[in-house]
Amino acid sequence: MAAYADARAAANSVLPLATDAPLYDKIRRRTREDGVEAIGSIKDYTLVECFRTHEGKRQLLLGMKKRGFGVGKWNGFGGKFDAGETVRDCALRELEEESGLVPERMEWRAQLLFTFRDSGKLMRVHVFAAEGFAGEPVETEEMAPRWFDVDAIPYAEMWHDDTFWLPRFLAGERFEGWFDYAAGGEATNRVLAHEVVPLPSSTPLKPPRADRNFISPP
Ligand code: 8OG
Repeated sequence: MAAYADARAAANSVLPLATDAPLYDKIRRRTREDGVEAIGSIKDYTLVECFRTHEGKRQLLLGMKKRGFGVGKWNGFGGKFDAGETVRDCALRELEEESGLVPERMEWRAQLLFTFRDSGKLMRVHVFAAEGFAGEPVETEEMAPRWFDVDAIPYAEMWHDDTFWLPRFLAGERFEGWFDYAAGGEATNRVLAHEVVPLPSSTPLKPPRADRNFISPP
């Protein structure tokens, strides 16, 4: 419990978000071509990538999604916000619910935006890197966990966008990314265009804005 309280306290003391206005402008222009106003209906999610060093090898924990959005794909752990939750609280809660793990350290590293050619939905995923776990992950109703060496990530069984940003994440970069999915989204699993904007580690993180960063769950 102490570790959990400490992790929460540390998490909440840092403002986790940046927003890249030019990127939003590009997304607005692109989605308008399709006659939708995606920016007006952002849905926020968290995603936690868990690391460890095991027998001298760097490893990433992935879970095979057993139900819901992204079923059948390996992914990090995360989900939608509960009402009033901060980004980091949501990340910690989802990680614990889906894997049983509580990290000693967790830092915000990336923000991913997703558009889909056949829907007006704009998804925004706040990605954290976490490390320092007391026990092993447990299988839950949502996820079957497995550690992968970082040089053997199963990209062919993951969201297509991960191919573009996860190697940069593994290299320690911080960035914002936009991924424009083909119609069919989840089933088609094909990114038509993408852009990744690196954030220098000195970039000051802007305070969360009520209208953008704490979207209530539907
Ligand atoms: O609540 P639910 O489990 O449906 O949340 C979806 C999770 O999947 C959440 O952690 C965010 C994450 N996620 C997406 N889209 C993508 C994606 O394209 N790539 C990766 N790596 N994760 C994604 O929702």
